Amino acid sequence: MSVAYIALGSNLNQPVEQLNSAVEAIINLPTTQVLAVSSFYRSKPLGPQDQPDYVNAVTKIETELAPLTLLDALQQIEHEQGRIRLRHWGERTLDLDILLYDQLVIHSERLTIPHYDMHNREFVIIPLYEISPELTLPFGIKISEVKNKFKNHKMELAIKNK
Ligand code: ROI
Repeated sequence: MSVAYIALGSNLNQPVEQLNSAVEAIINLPTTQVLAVSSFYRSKPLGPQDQPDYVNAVTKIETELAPLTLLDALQQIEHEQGRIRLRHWGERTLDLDILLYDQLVIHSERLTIPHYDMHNREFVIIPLYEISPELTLPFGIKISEVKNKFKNHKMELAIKNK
């Protein structure tokens, strides 16, 4: 069994519903248990500003799916929820990114773990810290220290209704 963290993001077609049904779909993946789901956070877009605000969250799972198998499964969920992506760094119905997988470091064509920009994104670090404040990332980086960069964040919570 491995432990992985997945970032969820949406800013189109009822983002809260998108995240709720993505969590439901992750719960239903084979050999996978969802151990925690963070609050849902409303965040300003990183990238072009002329797009709606995002709703972001992080989930912690335990799984027997290998990293690339997990990636395939998450991409299938994105497609099943009618993933639309209008432009590079633009609005999308659902994004599911593997942030961490045990303490693995992977640089392959399809997959970079840890997620290449997670340390710079408050909408990833704040929900990750919420569910795993004791976490240590690869290379000995403590989530609590990364989080201090964002202690003045202005994200508000969205109502999860589940
Ligand atoms: N901005 C925010 N706030 N949240 C996201 O999930 C997100 N995802 C992206 C880009 C376009 C980089 N901006 C984002 O892929």
